Amino acid sequence: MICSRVLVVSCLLSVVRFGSTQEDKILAQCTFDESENCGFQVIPDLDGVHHWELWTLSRGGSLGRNCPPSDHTPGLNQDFFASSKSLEDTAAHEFHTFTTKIISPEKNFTSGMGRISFYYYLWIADDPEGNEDTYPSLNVVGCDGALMWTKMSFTAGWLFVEIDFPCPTAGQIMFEASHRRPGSGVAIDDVKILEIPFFTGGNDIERKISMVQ
Ligand SMILES: [Ca+2]
Repeated sequence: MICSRVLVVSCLLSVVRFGSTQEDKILAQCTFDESENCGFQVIPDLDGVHHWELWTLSRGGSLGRNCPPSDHTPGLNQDFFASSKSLEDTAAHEFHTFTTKIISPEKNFTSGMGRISFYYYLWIADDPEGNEDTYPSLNVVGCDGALMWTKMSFTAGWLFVEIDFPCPTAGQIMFEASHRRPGSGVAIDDVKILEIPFFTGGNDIERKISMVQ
């Protein structure tokens, strides 16, 4: 029984690989400069207590203490990035942890594998207790709705991340920013979405399939 299941999985993998591309293909590239959102859409939480605190485009130094002093895109460092921030003037007793979301346009990953890379910046305007439990977090959710990557931190600078993921059909990538106190912020810049050859991430897929068996 186990052998037959392995055979079926191998056949499926062979079929997918037969149609895979051999080179990376850029599907989307976004600097957010000149107020360009590249088709990213905000998913509003209209019933939430913080429903007016949504992702938006911002300039460096415009979001209060400890915020990014500039965007990341090489150039004059005076241009835009995408950000989500909880208001500093919200009273602590009125604050409720909340999450805001933006989602990419739908992309077709014909090879079955994708890659997303971007720079991120997490901060808190004021954190007298130094409590890591109240740091903001950033999630990246994949085509199938599964969490692909998460970071809860106070980065004090732009950091880079690159994530490979399976996406057997057309799909969208979602960013989620979660805030746990007033004055916390999340920013992203220089987002790139690629279709990559199946073999690049094939080992990961095979490992996941093996774990299921
Ligand atoms: Ca930028």
